[in-house]
Amino acid sequence: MKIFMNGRLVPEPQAKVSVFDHGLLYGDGVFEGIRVYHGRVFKLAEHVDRLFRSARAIALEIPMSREAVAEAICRTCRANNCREGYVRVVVTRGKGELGLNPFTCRDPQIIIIASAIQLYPKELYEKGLRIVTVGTIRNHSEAINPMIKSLNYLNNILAKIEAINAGTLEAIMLNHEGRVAEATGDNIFAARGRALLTPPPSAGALAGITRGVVLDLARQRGYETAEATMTRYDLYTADEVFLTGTAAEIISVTEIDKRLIGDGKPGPITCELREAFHQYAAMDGTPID
Ligand code: PXG
Repeated sequence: MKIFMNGRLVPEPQAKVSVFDHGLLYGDGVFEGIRVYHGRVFKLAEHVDRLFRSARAIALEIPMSREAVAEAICRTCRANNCREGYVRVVVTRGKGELGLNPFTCRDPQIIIIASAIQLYPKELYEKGLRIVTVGTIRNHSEAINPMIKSLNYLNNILAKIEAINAGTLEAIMLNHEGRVAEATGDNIFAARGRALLTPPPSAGALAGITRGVVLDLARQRGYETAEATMTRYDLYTADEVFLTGTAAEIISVTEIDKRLIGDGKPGPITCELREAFHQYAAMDGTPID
């Protein structure tokens, strides 16, 4: 496997960062996770834009243009013949002195990995996920703003640990006011009649790219869509609940905190949107060559 590092493609064993990199020492950096479908990078410009917004928010200057990062992503896919897969773009603060001060770091590391993706097991797409709400709350927006895809995901990892300890695969995270924010690496939607609701970024949701695509596809199909502040009650009593994300795509949630959602089977709206998403993903995207 060839890894893109700072302008060069290097064999994986040589792709290394310093133990003094603040990405390792402090989780100081940003990342993106991107899908490749049929030799095309899905929503490339949107992911690159979000990467640059995340970097701007943490005062990290990426020493490449947006166009150069986009081209480097395609180049890394070509070098690895990655036509169906998953691309991880990581920008670390770079090597610096021990101590928090990021201004001792002069050499941000840009790393691109083009590999495969670990999806939820196939049968869960047919049966739906059982999930739980957990005690670890989503980052407060005045701490690490949830819009930033930073290398510091401990908040979400703690929630994931709680979910796994409870015998499930995924967690619903609430915000500091007890409102529904999102799952640990996915956004959440609830369907009620012909209305599709999802928490706003102000409630602690990442402005997910899959979330945006699903909102568009739903509107095109005549569903009402809205960003809405939700409580657990709203999820328990919804007709359908599903999660969206680059890794998961769209997956039905059929049980939350031991309450069946709807009749406990993936609902028709979720299935329709899943189908629409696959059709759209097969056609859209930036060719890697
Ligand atoms: N919320 C959070 C906290 C995320 O990290 C999403 C929602 C969904 O956003 P997108 O833009 O993907 O629809 C994410 C995305 C990984 C990985 O390797 C993480 C994400 C995406 C892909 C891979 O852990 N997070």
